[in-house]
Amino acid sequence: MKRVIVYGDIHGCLDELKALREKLQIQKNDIEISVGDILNKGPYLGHDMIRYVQEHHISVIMGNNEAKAAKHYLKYRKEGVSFLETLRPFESATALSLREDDYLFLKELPYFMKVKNLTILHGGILPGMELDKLDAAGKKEITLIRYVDKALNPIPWSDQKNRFRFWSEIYEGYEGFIVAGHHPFPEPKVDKYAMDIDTGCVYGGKLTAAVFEVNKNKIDTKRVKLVSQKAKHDYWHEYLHGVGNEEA
Ligand SMILES: [Mn+2]
Repeated sequence: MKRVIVYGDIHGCLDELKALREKLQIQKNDIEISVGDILNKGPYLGHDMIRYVQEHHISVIMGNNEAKAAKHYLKYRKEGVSFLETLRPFESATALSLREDDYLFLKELPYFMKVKNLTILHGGILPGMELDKLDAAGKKEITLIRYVDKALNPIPWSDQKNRFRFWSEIYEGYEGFIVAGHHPFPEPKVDKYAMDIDTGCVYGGKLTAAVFEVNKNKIDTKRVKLVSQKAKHDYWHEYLHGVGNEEA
């Protein structure tokens, strides 16, 4: 039986990823895909995370943190260490850890991936968006979408009072069943045509995998298994405590 296994936001939580893969008893013919945000905020450096996914043939979708890390690396190479001083400590640690081939890896990541009737992307999509026709701004947007307001416009994390719906509640399935991450929930958020499996591992939650079985060349998304590995620490708040009073 062939499986498609999708991981939520990992954010440097390599110990939990290893434990989760052990729990899943990963087989050679499994297809493993990360929704993106494998790096930043957590205990393992960007370079280590990239090396691990490459060695274990885990595909990665572009997350907002991969896009940001690539941008930071490029600026650091052009402007030198003075640029690093403008970054938050975890961001400069990521930039410093990267090598040229890591940068090339990050820069070339796909913004979405389709496997049978499944679509994997980092954030979300909004009514009318077509994945095959996205321009650069649209590609960036699908890494960032969370909630929308009453006019169905996307709003940032910080705008809690105008939250009307989460994107997956209004998505009607025309791009397949979407598995995404980006916005952490205590439990996977499962809607009719999409799910968000970011369960905030780096914030002391858990790392979740959505496990699909390929049957007669099709995936029955209703028979998905959600398997999680509890975080060993609340890494992010330990980091914030360590660097002083920086805001999350
Ligand atoms: Mn994200």
